[in-house]
Amino acid sequence: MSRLFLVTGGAGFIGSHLTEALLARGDKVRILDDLSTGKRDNIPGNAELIVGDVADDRAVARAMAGADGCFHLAAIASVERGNRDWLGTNRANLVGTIAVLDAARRAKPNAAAKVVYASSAATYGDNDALPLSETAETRPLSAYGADKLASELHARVATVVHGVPTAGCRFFNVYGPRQDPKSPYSGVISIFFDRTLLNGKVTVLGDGLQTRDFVYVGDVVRALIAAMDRDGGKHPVFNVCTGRATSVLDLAHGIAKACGVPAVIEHGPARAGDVRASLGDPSRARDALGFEAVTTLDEGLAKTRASF
Ligand code: NAD
Ligand code: UD2
Repeated sequence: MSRLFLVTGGAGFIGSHLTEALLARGDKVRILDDLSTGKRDNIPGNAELIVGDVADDRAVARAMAGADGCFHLAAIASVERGNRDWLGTNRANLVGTIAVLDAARRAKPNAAAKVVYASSAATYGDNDALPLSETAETRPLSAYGADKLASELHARVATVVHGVPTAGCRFFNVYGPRQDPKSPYSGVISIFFDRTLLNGKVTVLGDGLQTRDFVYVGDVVRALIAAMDRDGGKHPVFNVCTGRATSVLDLAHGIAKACGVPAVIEHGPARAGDVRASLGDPSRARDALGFEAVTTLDEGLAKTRASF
């Protein structure tokens, strides 16, 4: 039987891929998005769109009505924006999460709708005990990371106190088609493709030896769906990562290769507060959800290249 899912942030990068996957397996999708960074063009014609603010409880209640579950992805997904507009981003990133959890507990007369929500590796902040497992200490270094961690705490309350099943996905560095390269705070992979194809060169900030765990969006979508479909415990959080580290310098070479051009690399000043090394431990999601990020970086870069 087909089910109806609410996808908040469904007009955005990850949400639009999730929407496609849900529709492809026969589910119905309703999107709540304020189109602040998301685009109408990202949304397949057979998904319903409600344009509204995720922190507006009436809009969220309307969007949740009749839903069998909710994927909550709406957020201002920028560490820099969070530091600049602390209070404004808190409204989207934390108040929005509470509005979704509150609507989920009221959604159905007898059983609350399950909420699978996007958290982030930013919750680990400057914890450098790699690879980071979910039991590692959370030490956010940004308003964005703090709001994601607080979202996890409210999800716990939603489950324990209000009986709303929840699962949190701590995404590491997600990449793939439709990631917008136009803001200076976009993901590095979308920026490097854009610059390579435009100017034939990229700017590596710092020495380029900083590392990240880059995870392909198609894998992230499978993790989200597994977290919705499978019982992973009471109010679990899962790393969504590959368990493989790649340096920014190696990435620049990989992207040049995917574009069929020689790598031309300039170095710029390192970003203030840039995390030196980030790597997730994927074992909890593997054991509880049967999830593994199967897309290699070369495969993911080739798919991303094809979308430019
Ligand atoms: P995105 O900006 O493409 O998507 C976010 C969507 O939320 C957009 O469509 C935007 O219009 C919408 N939105 C923002 N504020 C809203 C509001 N107040 N009300 C309604 N809609 C609103 O970003 P993304 O990369 O697809 O991120 C999706 C989720 O994953 C976010 O919660 C983000 O914090 C999280 N995340 C992303 C990454 C990554 O590497 N991309 C890593 C960790 C966590
Ligand atoms: C952080 C979070 C990630 C996610 C993301 C949201 C960590 C470890 N990661 O990602 O989970 O929430 O924010 O946006 O907290 N770089 C260049 N040249 C460029 C652009 C970037 O060299 O033109 C470098 C940058 O200095 C960094 C790396 O590439 O070392 C990755 O940068 P990013 O902005 O893609 O993501 P990051 O790790 O800040």
